[in-house]
Amino acid sequence: EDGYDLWLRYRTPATTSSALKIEARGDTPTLRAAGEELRRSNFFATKAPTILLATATDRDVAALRLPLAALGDEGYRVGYVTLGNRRTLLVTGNTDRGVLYGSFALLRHLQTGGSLDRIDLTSTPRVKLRVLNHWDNLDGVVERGYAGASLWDWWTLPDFRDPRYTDYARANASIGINGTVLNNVNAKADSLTAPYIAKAAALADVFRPYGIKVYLSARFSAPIELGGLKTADPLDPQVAAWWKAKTDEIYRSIPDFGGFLVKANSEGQPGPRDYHRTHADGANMLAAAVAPHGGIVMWRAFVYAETDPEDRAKQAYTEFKPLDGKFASNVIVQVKNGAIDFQPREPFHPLFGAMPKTPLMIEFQITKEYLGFATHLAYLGPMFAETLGSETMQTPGETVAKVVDGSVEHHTLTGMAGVANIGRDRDWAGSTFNQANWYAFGRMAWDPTLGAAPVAREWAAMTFAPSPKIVDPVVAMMMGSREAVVDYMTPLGLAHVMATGHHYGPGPWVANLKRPEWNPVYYHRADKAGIGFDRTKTGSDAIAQYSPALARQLANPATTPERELLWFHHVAWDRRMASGRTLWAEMVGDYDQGVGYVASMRRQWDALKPSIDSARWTKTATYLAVQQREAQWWRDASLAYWMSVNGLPIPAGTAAPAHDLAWYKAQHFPYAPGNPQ
Ligand code: BDP
Repeated sequence: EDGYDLWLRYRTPATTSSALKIEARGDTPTLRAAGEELRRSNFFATKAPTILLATATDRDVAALRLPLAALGDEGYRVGYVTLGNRRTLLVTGNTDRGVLYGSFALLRHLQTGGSLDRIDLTSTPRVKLRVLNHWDNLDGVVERGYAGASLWDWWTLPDFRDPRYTDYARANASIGINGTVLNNVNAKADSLTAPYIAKAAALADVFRPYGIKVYLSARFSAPIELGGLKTADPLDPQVAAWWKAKTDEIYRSIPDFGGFLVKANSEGQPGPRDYHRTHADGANMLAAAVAPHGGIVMWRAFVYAETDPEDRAKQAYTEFKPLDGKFASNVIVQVKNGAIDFQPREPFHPLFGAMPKTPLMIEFQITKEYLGFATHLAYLGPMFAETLGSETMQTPGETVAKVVDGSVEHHTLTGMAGVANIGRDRDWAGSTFNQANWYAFGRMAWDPTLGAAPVAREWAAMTFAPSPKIVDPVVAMMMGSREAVVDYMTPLGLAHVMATGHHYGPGPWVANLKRPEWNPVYYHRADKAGIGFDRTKTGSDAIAQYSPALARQLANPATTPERELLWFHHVAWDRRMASGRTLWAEMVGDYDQGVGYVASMRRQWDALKPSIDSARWTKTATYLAVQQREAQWWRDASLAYWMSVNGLPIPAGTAAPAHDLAWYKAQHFPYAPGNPQ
């Protein structure tokens, strides 16, 4: 057991599957993949029903007159039917992709302890594009990746198709992921050259049977770098013609190419603003190139540095909101879950609900750049659910999920993107529990209303065993784990207090970086009187970017959720909190609670030792020990710094930091993984 099998462990009962009768109607690569997957499992050996894999157009299936139309082109229905007197387990959908998803749903049902006798599974994805974003560079380094080198061996592609690519596709298909952006948003134009198109095409061939489309991050200045043009101005006809020709070339190799993802005018990336054009001008020019082929453009709203220098959190809204209604119909704007940058907790991004005429896809970070890399155990399901469940208060009942799934504004182009945590490590994600974040992303992209706990239960049952003795404690550990990270890193709405570059350890004191908004002191604004970023009218007024009803609520610290207090307000250290404690005492309590949670996870994991295979148990136990040491470090370093600012003593009954502030400031990690060089 080295974690390679992920949640696709078909372990029980351990007999052969030779008795399994599977009949597939039609011989497409996708139906073959579905049959192979079912054959891998041993579930059917003992009772061996006849399983029929067939789409709705099959004559026998059509004769059953099942209500399949509503399944759309990816939904599935799995259940028993009688065909010519024979009880048959029918796995069906309107397309062979639906059948494939149904096969995985059937396996999930059995892996989680569902009975073979009663099966009635019907589901349709609520979100159309369920896409991984790989921040993989062509030299094999994964930006913000903590699971080894890139899975894509660009050097041996397109000739060598590592069997691992197929396993990657299986894992994604099993959770409904239907797209993958192969290269980093900080893109190199080389990805668009003929040799690299051929490499991407080889991957697309492997993924196609699994319903996964390939996309590429496009470097906006590619017409200059590859085409020798003098400009990349999106309104220049030569530039548009270059992109059109390039796009046609890609589609000749990858007929179902998904389209482009673009990071423009952000963190040094080129973009339309370099030519005094808008993001819509840039996106629409690319959209015109892919439109004849049915492709789309995912245009990121992660921009800062151009407008609103006084508050980075406002910039995406300031720049994109005026463009609502100006994007071509095959453009979807990709918005991070929060307005700053994948912090352990951020309020939902104010663009959700604010651009009704524009499809918005949400971008989560599955890789834990700001939550302890691969080492710390932090199940992100609750974070995804928290953002998706946030009420925008734009229209009654409107949540971020309903904006994302298109139901509020009746968009059909909808999507969810997750920055992948996958690398070449044997266990794919750097730790067993990180696999849960990949899993949860896929499942919640399929259905944002699933809920973090049910998804964790599925994952735990499939990854370990479907016994409540294992699932209950594992899920209990997982469910509070992200909140623990918030507590020991960024309690009460703090954000961006990590040290420079690597983003791993604490650095709330950092104040020497070139741009103001790169410095933690810019975000927490701690001084003798208080702490927090005033985003009300007396400050940056970022709250005005939310709906009037929500803005009213956030204008007052008393009606702002305490967990977001310091995100929106600068408050006094002695402010009374709901608990009756002062803010300072509350903060210290939160840090301690976070550290304490890690200690409790270690105890729970210790108790599971007899039930879990030793390799996976030992690695997790070791990482939990690291996490405890580092949670303590985060707490102590942060407190040492806050005390140097507020001059307050440590509240009675709590431990003083182990070292003085100078010691914490002296810690450096020049070779931390994932850091762009
Ligand atoms: C930040 C990462 C940086 C990414 C950027 C992005 O530190 O490496 O390039 O996000 O999303 O969080 O473009």
